[in-house]
Amino acid sequence: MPHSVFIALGANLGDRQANLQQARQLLQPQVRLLTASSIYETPPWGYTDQPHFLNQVLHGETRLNPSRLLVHLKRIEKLMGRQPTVRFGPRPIDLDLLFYDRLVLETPELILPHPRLHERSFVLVPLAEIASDFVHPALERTIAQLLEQVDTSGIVLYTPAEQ
Ligand code: PH2
Ligand code: MG
Ligand code: MG
Repeated sequence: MPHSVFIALGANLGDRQANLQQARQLLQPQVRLLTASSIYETPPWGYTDQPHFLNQVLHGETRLNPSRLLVHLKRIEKLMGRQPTVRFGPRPIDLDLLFYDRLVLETPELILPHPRLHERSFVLVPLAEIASDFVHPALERTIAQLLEQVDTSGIVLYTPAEQ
C-alpha cells in the first residue's frame, strides 16, 4: 500500500523556479506526485539576512518507508549542490517531509509531523491551498486552523501550480 506524504520545497539560491522544477522531477518515480500547490515567494524566516525564498508543497505517494524517504530527499539536496551552511541559511533546494500518513514519531534523525510546520506561514500557505482540511495528527487542528494562527504578511503568489 502506498503511503501519503506531504513534502515542502524551498529555494533561495540560483534559478529558484528551475530548482523547484528539478526537485519535483528528481523526487519521481520513488514519490508519485498527486498534487502540487502554487509557488509562493516568501520573506526569509529564522535567519533573515538572505534572499527571499520560493516555496511550494507537494502531495504524493510512496512505497518508501520514512527513513528511506528521508535518504531520498537528502540525496536530491546533495545532488542539487546544497552546501552545509548556517542553521536556516540559504540553499538551492530544501526538501522537508511534513507528514507521512498520520504518523507521529520522534527518532534522532526524523520527527513527524515536521516539528516547526505549524509556526511557518511559508509552509502553511501552500499546504492550505492543497490540504486545508487535513488534520495535523499531533496538534489535532486542521491546516486551515493552523494558518489562522500565523502572520502571512509578505507572502505573495509567484505562479499558478505546475508539475
Ligand atoms: N527555510 C528555512 C529557513 N527559512 N524561510 C522561508 N521563507 N522559506 C523557507 O523555505 C525557509 C525559510 C530553513 O529550511
Ligand atoms: Mg526547511
Ligand atoms: Mg530541511
